[in-house]
Amino acid sequence: QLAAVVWDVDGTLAETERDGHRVAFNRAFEALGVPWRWDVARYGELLTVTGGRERLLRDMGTHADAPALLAEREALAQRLHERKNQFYAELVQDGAIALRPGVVALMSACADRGVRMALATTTSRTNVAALLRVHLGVRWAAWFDVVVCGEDVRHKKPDPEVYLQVLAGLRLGPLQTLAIEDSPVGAAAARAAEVPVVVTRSVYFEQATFDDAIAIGPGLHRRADWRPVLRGGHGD
Ligand code: XBP
Ligand code: MG
Repeated sequence: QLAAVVWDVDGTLAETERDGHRVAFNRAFEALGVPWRWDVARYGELLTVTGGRERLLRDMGTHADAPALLAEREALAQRLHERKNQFYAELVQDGAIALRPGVVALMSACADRGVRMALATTTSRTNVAALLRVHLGVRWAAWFDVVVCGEDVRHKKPDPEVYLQVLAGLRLGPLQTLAIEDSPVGAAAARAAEVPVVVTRSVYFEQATFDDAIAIGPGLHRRADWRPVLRGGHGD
């Protein structure tokens, strides 16, 4: 008996990365007079680094004009990240990011059947709130029994910590739950916590291989196109 569905946020609930976070990062660079910009391809490379500040710090290692001292880099990453989150909230409020097809239908089906829900995300709480307030209303948090965000863990995905915290909060064992993810890093985090995971492909991971998933599909609305992932298989 499935007791709870555990949702990833970015890429799973909504296509937030390419037209949301990425655009907001570029606006933050511009606002703070920093000459760097992330095009769609470069941002895709950087998505292997989870967490906005961590992503900024990784990218700074490639720029000769980045601050030399680590403390200065961290301070700049902090300022850029705060600005980015403000721009992201504006984009979301302006309606730039929709929930993915099938998401609300599955949430409603869970609620109808008494299947509990949780969020397991690497993103900051402020970004989750901005997105879900627009789409689920001011009482968005009432949909979820447990919400674990980037700032709640010491180690972000692919570390299992976020999933372990969700399981502890739900007081459930991993096999009573099912995770929905879109990225290899997210699927690895779920798998490391022994939570079965299905993958709904998002724009940045259309070609990615998912050995950690039990099933994979092109979106929650296209149920006929879902396939099991065979052990040792190659993602489709
Ligand atoms: C995706 C991430 C996040 C976002 C940006 O998280 O890696 O870092 O890109 O969010 P998930 P922050 O798919 O687990 O929701 O800037 O708030 O870190
Ligand atoms: Mg994701």
